Amino acid sequence: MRTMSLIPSLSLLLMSMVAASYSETVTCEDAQKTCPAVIACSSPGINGFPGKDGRDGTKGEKGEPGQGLRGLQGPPGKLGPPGNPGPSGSPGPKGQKGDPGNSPDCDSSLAVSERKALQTEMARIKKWLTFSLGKQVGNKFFLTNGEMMTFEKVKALCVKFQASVATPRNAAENRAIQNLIKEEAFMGITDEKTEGQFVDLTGNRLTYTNWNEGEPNNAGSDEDCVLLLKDGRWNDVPCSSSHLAVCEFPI
Ligand SMILES: [Ca+2]
Ligand SMILES: [Ca+2]
Repeated sequence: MRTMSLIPSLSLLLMSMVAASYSETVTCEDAQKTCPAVIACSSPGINGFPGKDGRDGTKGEKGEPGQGLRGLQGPPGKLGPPGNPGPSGSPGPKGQKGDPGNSPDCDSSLAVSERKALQTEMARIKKWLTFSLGKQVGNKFFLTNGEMMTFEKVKALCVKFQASVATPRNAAENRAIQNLIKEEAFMGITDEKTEGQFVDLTGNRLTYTNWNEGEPNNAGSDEDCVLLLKDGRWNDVPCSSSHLAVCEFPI
């Protein structure tokens, strides 16, 4: 029963295949009759590779600017590091001379009158001092405070008053000091550095001396300072002894 049912199905399948084949043959032959070109009556071929790119075309015209809003300018960037200093420029031309100043404090006539008044006052004071205490010879002014002290203290006292220990350079100065003092006074002369070689306090050799007879004798091997005696003669004595202080002031 089952075999009998398959037979009509196979027959139908064979009939349909023959019919399909016949249909294709008729269609191709009909095409050959109607088209002047030769058409192969076979199965279609596989597509080939794409052909080469063609040459570039001519450049087109510039297009119109695009439409749309332009963006806003952004904020300025950070400050960059300072650059190296440049070379110095050439000096500029000399400027014109300025106008004279007009300050009343700089009035030259006033300064001159004040200076004259001061000079007059100074001269009056010097005369008073000379009359009461000091002696002036040439450009020197000898003064004493009347005190007795060691040579080191005399030096310090005179320096304190911007002066130096009295040092007679000639007979006139020696006499001025002699007339000033009532006691024996130290002079700015020593042989502390080299025994027997007396020099002034700047280290210069003496060009004037007025030694007493038998002096300098360096008595006790300890006499390196010099006294002006009441009669104007000189004697070397110990620097540690105390005698009158006399200073000389430049005029
Ligand atoms: Ca001596
Ligand atoms: Ca002596």
